[in-house]
Amino acid sequence: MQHTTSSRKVATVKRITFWSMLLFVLLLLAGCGTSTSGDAGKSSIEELTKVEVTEYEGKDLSSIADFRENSIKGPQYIDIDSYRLKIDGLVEKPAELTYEEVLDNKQYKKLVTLNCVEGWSVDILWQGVLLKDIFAEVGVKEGAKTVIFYAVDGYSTSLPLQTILDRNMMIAYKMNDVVLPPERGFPFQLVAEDKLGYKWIKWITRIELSDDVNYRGYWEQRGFSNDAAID
Ligand SMILES: Nc1nc2c(c(=O)[nH]1)N[C@H]1C(S)=C(S)[C@@H](COP(=O)(O)O)O[C@H]1N2
Ligand SMILES: [Mo]
Repeated sequence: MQHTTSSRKVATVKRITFWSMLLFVLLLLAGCGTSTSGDAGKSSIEELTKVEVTEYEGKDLSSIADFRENSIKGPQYIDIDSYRLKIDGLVEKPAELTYEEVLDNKQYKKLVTLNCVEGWSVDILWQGVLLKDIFAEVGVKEGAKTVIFYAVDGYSTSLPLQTILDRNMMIAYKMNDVVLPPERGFPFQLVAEDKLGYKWIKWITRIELSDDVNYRGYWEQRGFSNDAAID
């Protein structure tokens, strides 16, 4: 009698163990499935293509997904809470601006084409603030001729101060009405209108006003024209 009862108990325990194990495995699989499809990092560009604008003032725009990612060290991921845009060199009041402080300036929108030396181009609606307005805040000193931009990946490039002022160049925080994703230069990319893609520095962290007219940025040191005019 005793014996029969205990073997029935053993059988019940085994059955419970089997079903709990099966349930556990199923939950594990379900969990795995969710985390794969929710991988925001990989799919963010694809998600943004569903909400970006595709046309501006009657002109068709390229997509955020039409860029070829070929940055020197791949995409950079900037923590916006600790982010500061440093403006220094030949200025009266050097500044370290937060993301919000940069965006407090008057904002502008413009359709500008980016042409890469590799032969592709994209027509994008950019939104951001004018460098002229940021320069007015810090006060550019006499003798400043070159504006040198530095990025978090060690990249750099430069443009004559006069070129930036003449073309009302901006740093953009949005493209096609959506905030730049990390791959596209979040928080800021220079909209180097009329200049080749390598002047369009992404992930800008520092802007230096300089009197050095011979400065050469990352690609400029490696044989690319410092003027970067589009033929
Ligand atoms: N910080 C940084 N900015 C950069 C680059 C880079 O490697 N690092 N590449 C430049 C080049 S060559 C081009 S064509 C444009 C657009 O590049 P993307 O398609 O990789 O965004 O970004 C420019 N800005
Ligand atoms: Mo490029």
